[in-house]
Amino acid sequence: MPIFASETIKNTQIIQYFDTMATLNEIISHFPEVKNVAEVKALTSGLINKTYKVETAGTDTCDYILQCINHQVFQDVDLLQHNIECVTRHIREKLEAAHETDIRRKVLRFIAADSGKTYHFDGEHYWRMCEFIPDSQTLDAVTPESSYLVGLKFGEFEAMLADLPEKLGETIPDFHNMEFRMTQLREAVAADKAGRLQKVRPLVDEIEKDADEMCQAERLYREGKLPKRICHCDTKVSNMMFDKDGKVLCVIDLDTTMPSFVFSDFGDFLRSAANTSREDEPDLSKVSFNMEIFKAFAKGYIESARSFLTPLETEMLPFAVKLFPYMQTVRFLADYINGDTYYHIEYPEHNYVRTLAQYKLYQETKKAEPEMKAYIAGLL
Ligand code: GN1
Ligand code: MG
Repeated sequence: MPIFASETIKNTQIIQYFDTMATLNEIISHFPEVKNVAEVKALTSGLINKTYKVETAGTDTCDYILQCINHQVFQDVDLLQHNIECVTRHIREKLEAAHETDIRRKVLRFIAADSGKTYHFDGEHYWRMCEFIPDSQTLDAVTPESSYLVGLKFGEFEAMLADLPEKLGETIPDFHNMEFRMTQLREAVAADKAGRLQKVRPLVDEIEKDADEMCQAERLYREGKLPKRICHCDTKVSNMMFDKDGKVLCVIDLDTTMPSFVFSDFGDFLRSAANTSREDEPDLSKVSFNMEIFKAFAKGYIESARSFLTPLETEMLPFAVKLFPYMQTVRFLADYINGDTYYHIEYPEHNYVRTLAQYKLYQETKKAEPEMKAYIAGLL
């Protein structure tokens, strides 16, 4: 079972699982806390960060996760680890203050390297280690029950970070900035590097019609009407750890935890979880929006996030649900027009198929908007 989400970014494929035990042992030796290593296992087929599980001998010592950070995606490793350290420290302090038990399963703990930082640089790659969360699992499918729990937990995650004293940076600059994503699409269209524009021109024109509406968050931010908060920005069910009884333990994969609109966490979760089909489903009749998953997630999220959400943020949550399939359409289409340089593709038209599937989902979310609005109004 994957512990960290599998990733689909093409420019990270250069990282392969070819490290020898000698190399790994050398890396691990730079983390003084780790002793008596019994076995190291490659954990996932994930393409962003290379991930290993480090098992120690004996039952009284914990196991660890060792990761080689993808430096091409996360170019500022100091900033990346600064964000993660601040976030995990703050959450741990809150859990301690609330006299929670079993805290080591409720927040990730990254351990110090002999450099004094939470990573080791071997001259070429950046490595980090955190404690492995024992007796945990991730869920493969989202049900209304788990959707509610995940909503509750992501809302709580943001609520806990609402008073974070440190300033966090953007680990991927402009990651969920819709204006920036439109600029990327327009640049791709202008360059037409792969000669694919003619085929997608009608779709580009369709997308452009909604661009103003979909870029409203950035405008509201500039007008001082919409805040940025610390968000997870990769809210999928596989980034949530559950215990063996299906109770939520903790949020993982903190690499994109950074300032963003709350729409990121709300909208991106539903983009994947409430889609009745796959992100790259070729049969568009299968792509629709699951209102039950939406309702359960919204209920959980608002329950724990209402302490800090402004009326405008709450009112705009249905907008967030439309925004993320729209943004993903724009990102896949830009990559298709550019000749597939970012996302890993499995067949030549893969990014085009993904584009159409996300655009269909976007249209479904538009249809669902009145019902989403009415449901949220009923929760307040
Ligand atoms: C990437 O690799 P994965 O699935 O965690 C992308 C997300 C996209 C997603 C679409 C760093 O995430 O923003 O929504 O693909 N992550 C990055 O499948 O670009
Ligand atoms: Mg990820």
